[in-house]
Parts: sequence; C-alpha cells; structure tokens
Amino acid sequence: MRAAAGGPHEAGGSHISGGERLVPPSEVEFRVQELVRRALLHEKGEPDFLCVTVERVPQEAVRSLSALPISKRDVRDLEEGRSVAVEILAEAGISREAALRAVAWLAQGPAPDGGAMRGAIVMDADTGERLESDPARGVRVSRIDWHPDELPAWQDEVRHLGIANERVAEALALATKVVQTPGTVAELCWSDDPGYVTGYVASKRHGYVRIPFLKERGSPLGGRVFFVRGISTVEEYETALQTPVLLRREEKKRHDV
Ligand code: PML
Repeated sequence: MRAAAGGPHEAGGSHISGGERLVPPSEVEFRVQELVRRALLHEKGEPDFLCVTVERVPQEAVRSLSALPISKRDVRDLEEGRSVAVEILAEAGISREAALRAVAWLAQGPAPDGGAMRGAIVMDADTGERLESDPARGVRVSRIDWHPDELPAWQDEVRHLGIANERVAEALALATKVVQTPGTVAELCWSDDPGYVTGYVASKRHGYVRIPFLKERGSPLGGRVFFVRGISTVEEYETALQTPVLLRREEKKRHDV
C-alpha cells in the first residue's frame, strides 16, 4: 500500500504512508482493509491518492530469516541520539563522512521537494554518495512479513519492554531483511511520522539498536538510509530487497532493551 497527498507519488504527490504484508490468501481481504485504514488515519494528514497492489507469491519462493537481536542505547536528546547513531555506524564500517551525510539528509528531508521519500536512500558506505536513480522514490523493500505463528510469540517475549506493537515488529522485519541482503553494511532509520521520535541503526555486527531520540517531535521528516558496499547496480540490489521473506524470532534470545 502507498498513499500520498497532492496527487500520486509519480506526479509529485507527497508521501503519507506505506506498508507491506505477506499473508495466506484467506487473510488478504482483512489485511488490505488494515492497510487502507492505516493510510486514511495517518497523522500526516488525509491522502488523496491510495494504491493497493495484491499479488500471488509462490510458497516455495519464500525464505525464512531469524530476527536481529534488539538492544537500546539510552540518550538524553536528539543531539546525543544522532551522535550515538554516527558512532554505531562508524563501528559497523561506515565512513564518518557517509554517516554524517545520512543524518543530514534525513534531517533536511531527502526528497527533491524537501519532504520524505517513498522508499529508502541507497548510500555508498565509503563516499556518502547517494546512488538511487529516483531520489523521490528511492528503493522499496517488499514481500516481507512475520511468520504467522511467530509474531504472537515474539510479542509475548517483548511485551514487558513496551515494544510489542506493529510499528516495531514491521521495522525489525524490514531491518533484518535489509541487513541480510548482500551488499548492505548497515541501515539508519527514523520515522517520518510527526509523533514518533525513536529510530534505529541496524547492522550484522550490532543487530537492531533502538535510539529513543533521533528527531524533533512534530517533524514530518525522516526515512531510511541503506549503506552499501560492492553492489553491481541499484536495480539488482532492489530486486534482492524484494525477494519474499517471512521472519522468525531470533534464534538465541538477547532482548537487552
Ligand atoms: C517507522 O515507523 O516509520 C519506522 C519506525 C522506526 C523505529 C521503530 C522502533 O521503535 O524500534
């Protein structure tokens, strides 16, 4: 699902909401309804363009991945949050220059109109150069969801941490897939939802590290940056981000939140 205001995305509309589900045929109708409701009730405002695509994915094409371990870094404010994000990215092998550029892009609004993008920035992990061919669209991760038997169990495991919600479940699923996609070194994300200021850095080395302040409350700016090294083309990289994946719980429990 993707929703925009001021016309379709491809005609310059600004991004309001997006979402992906990978479900059995019996759940399609209900899940589509949920996604449409999400778009219509979004904090960023009412969309005037809403596109829902439903496609069949053969079961044998679906891979299973184990969720990244979750941890949290306590920070006092936005400045500390961003500096911790840069520090973790540097530890993960991203040049400081690229990490700082990524933070600056998300803070200033990475789309050409100064708003949020529909998809993610793809950034060279060494030079900080943006590689996506369409800077309004970016690249999209699709065909991703939790294994139906695993999500309730994961929610039970993390309920005491206050993160057993759809937003964190979706973000963790996406980050896990992105980090396991060949060419990815790390990901930086904070929401473009004005009321949500927590973001994360994800990498194979650190897992999914939540940072409670990465933006100003009330700001509609945010998004995702995928730091890459050694990919042949962004198109091939995006194709890999769209192979079907269902998420399982982390194999070895380490919820140090
Ligand atoms: C989003 O909702 O747009 C991204 C959410 C990122 C943070 C999720 C979390 O709290 O771990």
